[in-house]
Amino acid sequence: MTNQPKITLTIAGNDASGGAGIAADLKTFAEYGTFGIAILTVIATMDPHDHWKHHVTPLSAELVTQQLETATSGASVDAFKTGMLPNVEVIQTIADHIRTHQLSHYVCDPVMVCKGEDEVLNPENANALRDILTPLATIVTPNLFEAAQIAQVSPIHTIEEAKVAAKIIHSLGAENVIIKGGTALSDTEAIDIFYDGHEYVLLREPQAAHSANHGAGCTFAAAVTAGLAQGLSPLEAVKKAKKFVTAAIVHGFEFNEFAYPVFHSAYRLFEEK
Ligand code: PXL
Repeated sequence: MTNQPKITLTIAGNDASGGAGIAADLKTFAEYGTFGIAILTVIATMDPHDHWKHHVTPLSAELVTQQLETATSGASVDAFKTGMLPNVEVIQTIADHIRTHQLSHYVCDPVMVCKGEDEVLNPENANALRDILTPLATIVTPNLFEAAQIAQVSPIHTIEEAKVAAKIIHSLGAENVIIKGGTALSDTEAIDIFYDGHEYVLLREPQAAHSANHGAGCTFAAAVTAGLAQGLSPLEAVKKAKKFVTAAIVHGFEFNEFAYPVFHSAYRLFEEK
């Protein structure tokens, strides 16, 4: 058959406001020209009557397994990612499936908390993400908070501290690490720190003038996944993903009075030559 597209898979939650989770992932997969598949793990809803408070409803491990069987039986997945995962049972189920089906090109986005929320999803999850999924990852994509949790270090405020955390996360078994520094490591730039066990590479883009960045982390990880599916090296994939997500942030918008998502189509519409 001609025109066989690359197949990209996300195992993540639905954000009913459309900026993050599987909505971000599928839109990004499509923008890259890959064939996206979503396996749903949780449904995240936000309460407009209670300051947009997040509620997370998990799906059962059994239902996650059934979706995994559907998506991976016979089909060859070129790359996949995980996002919001509800509990240790689901995390273990996914790890078992990765091993038995020998899935490769795995982007682990260790989602622990949503922007604007200060409660960690489920404290046991942080340990399970570190011990069970991180060692299987082609690349792990934590933000500063998640990196500190996985590396078990104090809160990260500097590039040097991020480098130390990246090295620890690599030593846990992840082949590559990219720590998303966001706007916290510089006054003018958004800096990410990449580490592959040999060298550190800093990715820098000017900070956007506004903070319409809901879903940026999911979008970045999905872009890395699609890049890996298309044969890019991890470093090439993160560099391209950084351009992609920067455009999405620059063209982010006000969805309602609470939610300011990135715009996943922005790179194609406004940046691509
Ligand atoms: O941005 C983290 C995140 C990931 N996945 C889902 C979410 C959120 C934040 O709202 O809802 C489903």
